[in-house]
Formats: sequence, structure tokens, C-alpha cells
Amino acid sequence: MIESVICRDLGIKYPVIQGGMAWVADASLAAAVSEAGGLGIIAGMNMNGEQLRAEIHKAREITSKPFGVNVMLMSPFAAEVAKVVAEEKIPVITTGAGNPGIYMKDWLAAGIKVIPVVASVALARMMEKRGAYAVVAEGGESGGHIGELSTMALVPQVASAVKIPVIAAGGIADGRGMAAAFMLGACAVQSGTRFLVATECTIHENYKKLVLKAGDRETVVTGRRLGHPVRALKNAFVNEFRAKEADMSVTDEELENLGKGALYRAAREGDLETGSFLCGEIAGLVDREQPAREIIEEMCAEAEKLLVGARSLVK
Ligand code: TUI
Repeated sequence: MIESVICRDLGIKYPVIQGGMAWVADASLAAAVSEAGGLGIIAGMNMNGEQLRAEIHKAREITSKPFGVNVMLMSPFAAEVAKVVAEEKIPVITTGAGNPGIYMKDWLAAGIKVIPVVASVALARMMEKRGAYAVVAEGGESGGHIGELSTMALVPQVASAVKIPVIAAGGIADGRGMAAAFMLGACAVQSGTRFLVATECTIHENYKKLVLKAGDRETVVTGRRLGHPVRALKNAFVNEFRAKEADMSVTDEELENLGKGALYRAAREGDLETGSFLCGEIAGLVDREQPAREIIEEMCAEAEKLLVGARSLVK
């Protein structure tokens, strides 16, 4: 069975972490992933402190296995979410879209394993110095907020630069991607897009259908002008955003306002016109709705087979 230091340290069976996707990664999905032997993550992004606390309690009713919380650093609730995770004794935190430096001391004092998502070697090194347990090196193939480098280039550079465990993310949706990530120096993977179509994922049916039928060239990045590029499936909303982004008579504030609520409209209302359906470049590979357990077991079995084969190749 494919196993790594991450499994031993986090108390999980498979080295697979589910991405903490805003408006997507709720108690239902996170608990299903953890129950299946991966590490489920609840998204702290779209909740205030008390809403997150309720979601954590809900997940604990479904599973007694460990799960984590993602603190999205651009969220207006980041500070209260940061406090609640410590109060609730969440064992693992991932962070996204920024530098979690200001929270590190308190989290480490609470005994939490902190796993910042990084998009550069510099931030990975800084996080290692500040006491991070591991880093997620997330390439720009991923959905949602992205950095500049691809997974292929980022993961080995981060793996060479730090001694702490490296978890690869961005464009990983099956055993081939997982095996490749291990070859690049990672000892676990984080997948988001693949879990959008998990049976236990509670997003709107329209969102699942879009991901299931999407091909390889159906995502696009918007928001570079605002300093936070986001990858999503092409649709009317994204087209309008792109046109306005290129139009300098539209102010940054108007652009920010256009984006408000778009993730909610996609994930919870399935609004095909005005929703922003965040999705990774690997969507073309995701063609089946399956229980989280099946997704994880298939991915790990395929990766293991490939890695065993590769070992004999390089002997
Ligand atoms: O955070 C994510 N993915 C997300 S967050 C999100 S919600 C959102 N809503 C509106 C606008 C933007 C986002 C949707 N998807 N992934 C983790 C991630 N973090 N990817 C890349 C990074 C990152 C990028 C730059 C982390 C740090 C960084 O630099 C920070 C620094 O200060 O150096």
C-alpha cells in the first residue's frame, strides 16, 4: 500500500488530502474523505467563526477520524476562523492565498500541524523556518486562486529547497498524477477538482455536470489585474469578467463587485450564467461521480502500481 511519513504523522491511511474549496468543502465532503482514509479539509473561507465551529461539530458526528480546516487568508473571517481552529483542537490546518505568518505562533502553541499552501520556493522556505509541519506546493493547473508556476516546475524546486514534507497539488486527479508527484519529490497529494464530483460533495448538480463534461481547454484565468488570479470554467460570467478586466474604463472596485457572490452562486445555486465555477485544468479527466472512498482507493492503487513499475525500471 502506498504510504508515507504524512500518513504516520497525520494518522491517515492514504497520502491524499482533499482541497479546502470555498463553498464546496463542507462537513459532508471532509468527513467522507477522512472516513475513507484520506485527510478531509473543511473550508473556513465562507464561514465566520461560529459557523465553522458548527460545521466542525457536524463532521465529528460523521467521522471520528482526523480532519483539517483550511484558513483562506484573504477571507474577512480569517482572524476568527484562526481562533476557532485552535479552540476546537483541529489537528491540521492548511492555509491559502497568502502568508499565514501572523497566526503561526498561536497555532504551533496549540499543537496544530500547520501546512501552508505555497506557490513559490521563497514562501516554502519561510514557512519551514516558522515551524510549518509541511507545505502544499500548488501549481497553476489547479482551480481557484493560483500562483504563477506549474506543478511540474514548482514541486521539485520546493522539494529541493526544504526538509519538511512536500505535498503536491495542481492538476492531480488520478494515480498517474499521484505517481508523478511522488517522482517529483512529494510525499502526498492534494486534490480539489477530483472531489468536486464525489458523491458526498454537496455542490449544486449543475456544477457537477459542468465538471463532468468539461474538456482540457475549458478553464480560463481571470483576476490578474486585481492581483488574485482565479481559474474557473468558461461561461458567461467569466467572459464578462475578462472583457471588463481588459477595459481600463472599468475600475478595480467595479471588477471586485462583479466577482462578489459568484462562488456562492456557482456552488450552492448552480447559476450557470452568473456563477464562477472554479475548476482545475485536469477537468477533462474527471468523468464519473463516485464515492470519496472509491476516488481515493483507485488513485492510490494506480499510483502504487506505477511506482512499483518505475522502481524496477530505474534499478
Ligand atoms: O487559496 C487557494 N485557492 C482558492 S482560494 C479561493 S476563494 C477566492 N475568492 C475570491 C478571490 C480569490 C479567491 C479559491 N481558490 N489555493 C491556495 C493557494 N495559495 N494557491 C496559491 C496560493 C498562494 C499564492 C501566493 C499562496 C501564497 C502566495 O503568496 C503569498 C506571499 O505573501 O508571498
